[in-house]
Amino acid sequence: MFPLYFITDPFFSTVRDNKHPPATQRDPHKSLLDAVRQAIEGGARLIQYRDKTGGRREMYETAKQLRKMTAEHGAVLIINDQIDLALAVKADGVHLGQEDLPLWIARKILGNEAIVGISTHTVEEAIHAESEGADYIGFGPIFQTQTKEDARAPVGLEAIAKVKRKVRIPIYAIGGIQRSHLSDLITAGTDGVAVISALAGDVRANVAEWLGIFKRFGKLDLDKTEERGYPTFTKGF
Ligand code: TZP
Ligand code: MG
Repeated sequence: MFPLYFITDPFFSTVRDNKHPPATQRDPHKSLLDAVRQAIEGGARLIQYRDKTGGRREMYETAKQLRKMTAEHGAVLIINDQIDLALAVKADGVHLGQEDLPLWIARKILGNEAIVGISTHTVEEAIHAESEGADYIGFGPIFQTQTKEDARAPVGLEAIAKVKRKVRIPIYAIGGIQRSHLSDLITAGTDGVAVISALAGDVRANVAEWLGIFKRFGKLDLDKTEERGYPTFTKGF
């Protein structure tokens, strides 16, 4: 599996007038597509299209372009929340929260080959997600995050080790993750990290730098990826 999960947010685009984060913190990219392009250039091969403020038609148009871009670079595209949008653009899968439609419905609509990830906050939720057939879990927020308005209380780094003992599917730590946390998170047993704001700015350079850290920890065989031109992990992610 690919250890760095790049997740988009409307703040990657200066075009839309976003409510958060404040304009001063917004990213200088012209569009969210630019940010994803840069992430891919930096080596990202696992992308989640997440946009909590966009209109459905606009999101469809963006998702179509993201599908094209990711496919051209052998990157995996996951759609946040919207199973029908994932189906419409032939994304690789969908990511669902605890309040979204149940996992079995995603399976019914997208099929067994689709990647279905579930957001979890507790060990119980993680075990449940695995038992229902999730391909991976997002676990967190580990730290305080500014990016998600309705984020739950941070669970802390220690929680990773506890979840790791209970589930076998890949765990992506999420929420407030900075580069400086990587070694501790990897040591605690996370399989990967899902990140939004800390990769903003020079997305290409940031992604490349983070991947270098994963490589140093033996968590990324970049050479193999380059050899195949595609990271062949479980179900292709
Ligand atoms: N789910 C839990 S925390 C979070 C999501 C989507 C936001 C993560 O964003 P950041 O900027 O990496 O803290
Ligand atoms: Mg959701």
